[in-house]
Amino acid sequence: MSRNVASIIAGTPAEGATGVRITSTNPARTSEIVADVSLGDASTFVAAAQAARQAQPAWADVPAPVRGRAIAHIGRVVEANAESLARLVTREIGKPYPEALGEVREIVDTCDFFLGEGRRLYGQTVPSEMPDKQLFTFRNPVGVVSVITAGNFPVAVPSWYLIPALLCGNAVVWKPADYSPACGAALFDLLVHGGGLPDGVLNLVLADGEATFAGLERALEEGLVDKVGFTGSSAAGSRVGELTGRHLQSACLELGGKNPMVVTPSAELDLAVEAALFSGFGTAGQRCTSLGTVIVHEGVHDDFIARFDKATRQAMIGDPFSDVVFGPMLDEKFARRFEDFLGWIQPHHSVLGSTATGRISAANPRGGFAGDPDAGIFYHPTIVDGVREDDAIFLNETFGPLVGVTTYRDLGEAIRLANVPGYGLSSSIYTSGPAEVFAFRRGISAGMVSVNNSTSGAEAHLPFGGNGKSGNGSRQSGMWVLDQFTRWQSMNWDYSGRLQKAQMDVTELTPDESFRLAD
Ligand code: UN1
Repeated sequence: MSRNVASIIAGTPAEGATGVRITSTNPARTSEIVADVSLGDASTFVAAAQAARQAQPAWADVPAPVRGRAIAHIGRVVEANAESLARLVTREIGKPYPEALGEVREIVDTCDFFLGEGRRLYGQTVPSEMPDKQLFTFRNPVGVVSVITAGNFPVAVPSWYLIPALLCGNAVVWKPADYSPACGAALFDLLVHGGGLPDGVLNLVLADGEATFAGLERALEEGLVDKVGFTGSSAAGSRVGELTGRHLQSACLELGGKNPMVVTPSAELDLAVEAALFSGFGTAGQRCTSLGTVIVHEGVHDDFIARFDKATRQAMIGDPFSDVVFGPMLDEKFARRFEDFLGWIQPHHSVLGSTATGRISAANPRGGFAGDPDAGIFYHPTIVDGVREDDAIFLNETFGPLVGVTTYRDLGEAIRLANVPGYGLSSSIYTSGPAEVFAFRRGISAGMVSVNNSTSGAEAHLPFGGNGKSGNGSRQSGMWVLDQFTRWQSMNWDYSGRLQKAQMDVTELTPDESFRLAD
């Protein structure tokens, strides 16, 4: 069944703003249309920001515990619709169904966390340096939040922004990826219906990247947006950061990764291989937390690579509704880009992991494929062994089913190599040595460190985010994200009946600093 979807501003579908319609198709069966999309433009974005601006003060006046109840209801409604939302995720972006169910679970987890935050959202009472005066802190909503998200996690990652932003009393303009509009529209409906949200508190904009950027630029110029949350590529993130910086704002940026996994001589190799398979090739290598490069000790390299190659060759790929490690690319545009990344393979590399490289088809088959490869956008898993630190494959995110492998001699070298690409999202080490664990944790530039676990699989209540090319240090999830969607306000209240001047009218006690204990 295909759906009709359009932007929604102040509760009303904004059809036909541009007259442009596109279709969203199933990447596992590209002849199947998942949604007919009425595309908005820059003015759709601006109109959505105006609607949000109008709705926000009344939403901020709703007591936070009541907003928390709205989040609780959203969680229950998402839970009740889990299978149908997961099926839509699988149909629209090709994520295997069990993973899609996990993704929906992540929304519920996020709601479960923030429903209680409605009854906390603590400020502090702070002692003053003067008598008859009291100090306080309050968290205020920032105002209008504009959220622009990718489609590799088309519902979970958006919820990391939308749920806390709404809980904190902000109104939101959300622009999902242009290749996951049906998932966007479905999550929008669940939030609005589940939460009983008043019109304009959450608005949906379906537009392409350039129109969105132009709309955001105008909305910022008109003072309609107070905070931007962006998940996407490092290149686009730096444009968003530059634009928001011009308006003295700091965006919450969740960008790409070149996530390393260090495999030490004391690692349990089979565990490390299982993790490399899951984080290297799960979601066809298109998570921000996907494994980039395995940095394996030279003493265990041959053993590791033999096992990793075998496991990857044996992995089932194909129809995401059957039991597969991964399905198709998210969309044709990622396939085109992945072809460029495959072009970075050089003669000094050895290529392993499948019967061939490139697009899987009847003419370029893969042993162990479920379904019809010609019907969708499927790629061979590719292990590139022997990468060097100046290789493009080593230095750049290669969004797609490609894992590089290199070797190291001592842990210092492994940590240095892990940091060379300059990203800093996720990282992992397989070891049984606590000293190695802590040396790695201290030395690695990543915001997230896994020990004997893969680079993927972050839980929804720990800080999520990166450094360097992976982001500007902002963190999502758990209590840490509250600092993105609220601003601290401090208040001091002097009830002494006088003007008591800070730093000047402060009582001093008289210490005897020469005092020493008698021996
Ligand atoms: C992302 O890739 O943008 O840790 C998010 C994970 C998921 C979230 C990934 N829980 O892989």
